[in-house]
Amino acid sequence: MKSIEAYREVFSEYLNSKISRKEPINLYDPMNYIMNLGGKRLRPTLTLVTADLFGGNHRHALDAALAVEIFHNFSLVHDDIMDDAPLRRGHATVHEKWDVNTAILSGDAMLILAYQLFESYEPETFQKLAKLFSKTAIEVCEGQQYDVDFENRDDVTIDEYLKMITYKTAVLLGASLKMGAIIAGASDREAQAIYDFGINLGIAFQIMDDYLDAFGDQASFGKQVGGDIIENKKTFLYLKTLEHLSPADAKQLTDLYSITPEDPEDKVRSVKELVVSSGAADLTQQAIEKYTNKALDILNSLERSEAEKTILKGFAHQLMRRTT
Ligand code: DMA
Ligand code: MG
Ligand code: MG
Ligand code: MG
Repeated sequence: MKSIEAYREVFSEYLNSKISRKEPINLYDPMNYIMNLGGKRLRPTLTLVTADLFGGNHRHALDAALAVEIFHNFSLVHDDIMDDAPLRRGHATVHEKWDVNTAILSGDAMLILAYQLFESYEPETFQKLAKLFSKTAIEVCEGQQYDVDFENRDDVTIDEYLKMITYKTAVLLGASLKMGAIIAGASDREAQAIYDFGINLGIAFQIMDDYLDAFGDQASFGKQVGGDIIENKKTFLYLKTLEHLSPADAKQLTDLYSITPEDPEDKVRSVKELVVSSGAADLTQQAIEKYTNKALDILNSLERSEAEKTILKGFAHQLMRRTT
């Protein structure tokens, strides 16, 4: 033995002879899989439209738009593990197709990759984007934690629910829009207003998502319809139902929600019957309209070109009528 290098070489040879060389899973495989299954591409589009709205060039916002879409897909990969979801975008979820560990790792890798995309911006913009991004990432995780905690609680209030969905869903819509504003050099006041527009739009979006999870068409929704009911999710639909049932029916509903059902389909059917009889489905539609209108009021207050505002308005109306 002559040198450290030589020792290292001997060790490496030994190691190589011992370890079995299985084909590793490329972390980009699950990433490409989920990203290429489509989706609405709502969040990146919001970033691009907003960059134009505030007088920037949407092309300059492409890296940030990609970052929010990758971030969104990261959160879906992790979300599907947490929700035990079999289907996403009409196909097997990442943890079903590979395994839970791979899904966690590739989700984490996506989060880091999304961060790296901000490096293409000059330092001042980079700093603003990265700060907003990390704040959003923490909030999304916090919202997801509330979502899981609420599965085991039967005293969740509408205010708690609204806080939960603001964190798990709405902040990313707000951030997607605000990033476009930052890149275009909008004032802090305008950037905040477009963020608030996104928060209200995001709240409407998640209440609609909850609604479609019970009453949507699985083929266009691309996710397992009834999944929230099976997993005891405290959705707007559920909380409103509980509020409007007679004490006896409310007890039946909480009982249905407190046990793991032998027959999940049967649980979904019974819960949906109670939802319909309580009138909560209509109240949920009204809430979606209320938050969409709040979003539109904020957008209207912006002193910006009517033409660009029309695109965002169209988006808001489209989301209210969506089936996916
Ligand atoms: C979505 O909540 C929240 C995040 C952060 C992905 P969800 O579980 O209702 O979403 P989905 O219906 O898409 O699974
Ligand atoms: Mg989910
Ligand atoms: Mg979830
Ligand atoms: Mg959902």
